Amino acid sequence: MIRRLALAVAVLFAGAAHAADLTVTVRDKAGAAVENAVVTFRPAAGGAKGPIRFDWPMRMSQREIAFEPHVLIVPVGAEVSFPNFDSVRHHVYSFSTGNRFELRLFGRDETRSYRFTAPGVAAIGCNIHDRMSAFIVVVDTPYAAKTGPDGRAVLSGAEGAGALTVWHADLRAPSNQSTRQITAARPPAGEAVTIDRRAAAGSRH
Ligand SMILES: [Cu+2]
Repeated sequence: MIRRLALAVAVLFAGAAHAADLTVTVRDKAGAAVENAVVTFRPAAGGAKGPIRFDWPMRMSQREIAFEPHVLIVPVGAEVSFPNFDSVRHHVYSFSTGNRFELRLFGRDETRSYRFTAPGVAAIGCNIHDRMSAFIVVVDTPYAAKTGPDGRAVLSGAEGAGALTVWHADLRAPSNQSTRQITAARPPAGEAVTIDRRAAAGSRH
């Protein structure tokens, strides 16, 4: 199914004491929330230094003849495990440029792993079960998240000017992604307060 996806960007802040969180909402042209879109942000000033880590497991399981999760974001260089929890065999592969691999997964509870060294999207399939499909999105920025059922993704700490990219398997665009330049502004350092002021004595207009 091909859907045209529109992109709505909302900037919200978790709290003035912390670095900004950039909340991105992805909807289709009918206004429906789009799940499993991958949102990445690349600051114009350069990314955070040091290794990129995400707080979800680097794991693509097979369970009940399906991949879980359907979309997995990993940092470039990550080793991803592919445990098989089914009693049948799977033969996991990707033919995607830069991330070609094949893993023969035999019996139940067996696992293999593969290290993803090229940024980009690896479409994952199974040679034995055609309907098994998943995507591993290999990123070189620490600001990456996928949208939930509400179409929202939160990029912790993303701020400033930069490029915001949204990828979705059904997004009708080259490489299934679209990029726009945004500025994720922090809250102003000075608080803006509005008060209901009584007219000062003697000041008549
Ligand atoms: Cu399979």
